Amino acid sequence: MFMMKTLSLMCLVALLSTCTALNEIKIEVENIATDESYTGRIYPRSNASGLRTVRIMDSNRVEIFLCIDDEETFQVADVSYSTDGFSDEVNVILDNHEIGQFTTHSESNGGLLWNEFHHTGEIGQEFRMIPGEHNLTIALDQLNELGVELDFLLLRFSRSTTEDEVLCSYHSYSHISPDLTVGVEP
Ligand SMILES: [Ca+2]
Repeated sequence: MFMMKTLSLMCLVALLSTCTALNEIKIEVENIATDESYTGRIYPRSNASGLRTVRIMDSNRVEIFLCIDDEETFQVADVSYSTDGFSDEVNVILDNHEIGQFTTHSESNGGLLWNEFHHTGEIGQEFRMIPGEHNLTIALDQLNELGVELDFLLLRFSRSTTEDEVLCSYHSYSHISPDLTVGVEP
């Protein structure tokens, strides 16, 4: 009897994990930084994924436009970032609603730490995303002229599996000019 119960519980757990398994899509922040608001904010970093990051200073933000055809479950699985200096509170906003926040490291080493990357892990919970366009924004909670650099985001979706499926095609993401706005590594 005990064996049966254990077995059925295991099946249930397996079933749940199958049902809730989401696909992870990696988005390099520099690849969506295509309009002029990103001028001078893209930094070359040898340890960064894709070798580049995007800095958020003061009221700067990073905005990702997601377009999905069918309703699906969505979650921010991870943000890779670097910083050198005081820690910041960083807000993650989906369609004008704050879904979570992360606090960056407070360490300083003369600018070298901009090339050391940290991971936030999951931010917020799973959301049901309705078909259409959605805006995912990352911004500092309080103005700070040093801020934080974002390397990449891992986003989870229940249906979509590729970056091309979830990024809105009418934004300029598909016309990326790699030499557009490269900042200088301090
Ligand atoms: Ca990157």
